Amino acid sequence: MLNVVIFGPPGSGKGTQSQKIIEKYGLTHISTGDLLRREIHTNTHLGVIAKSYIDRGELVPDETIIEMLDHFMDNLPKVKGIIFDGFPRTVIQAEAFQKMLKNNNTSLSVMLNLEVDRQELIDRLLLRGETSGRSDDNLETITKRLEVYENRTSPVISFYKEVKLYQAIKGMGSVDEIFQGICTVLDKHLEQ
Ligand code: B4P
Repeated sequence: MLNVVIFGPPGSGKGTQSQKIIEKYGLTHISTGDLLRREIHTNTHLGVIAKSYIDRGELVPDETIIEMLDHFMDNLPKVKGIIFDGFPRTVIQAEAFQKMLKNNNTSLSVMLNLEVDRQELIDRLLLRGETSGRSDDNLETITKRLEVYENRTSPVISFYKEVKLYQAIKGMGSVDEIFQGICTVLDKHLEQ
């Protein structure tokens, strides 16, 4: 199985590149952000909790996210591979994820880290905010999300460097140029 984590700060293009990876490599997509937005949209108990965190630019609590992922993995049919988009976002999530994969007799192939300058992230998210209707795409929440990323999410990079699954990807440039960099890495994994 080709199991990939796509990682990066808010607005780095995780969702955008995931769509291209799914098309080319036929992977199954799991986006914790999309799952949470779906819960919000249908006004479930989880959605109500998640909204209160997302609107403030905070991370949804680890236990909630891990439970959601566990449920997804338990109900998964046989697939070619999975792209994990927006998960893990804390070291606690990364540790739980390793156990989850082991329990499902599989492992992670690679973690791709999209590297993008701070100003570019802000510009992209503000632009998305003009049409997305997302309550977290405004300057105040974006600034908070970037701060939370630095403090709580970026330590996940060291975690994956230690287990030798880390791969930096240039996340600046056109969507297709960035995707080329990703393909070079994934094709190497498929050859192995
Ligand atoms: P997510 O939905 O994961 O979203 P994101 O970080 O905002 O965006 P992404 O990196 O996917 O950017 P995109 O491709 O859309 O998270 C939302 C919230 O959910 C979090 O803040 C958190 O509260 C909660 N959450 C999710 N997962 C969680 C977890 N595991 N634990 C706890 N809480 C969790 O790109 C952004 C924009 O840039 C788009 O408009 C796109 O068109 C544009 N773009 C992309 N690539 C471009 C390029 N190369 N050039 C120019 N523009 C580009």
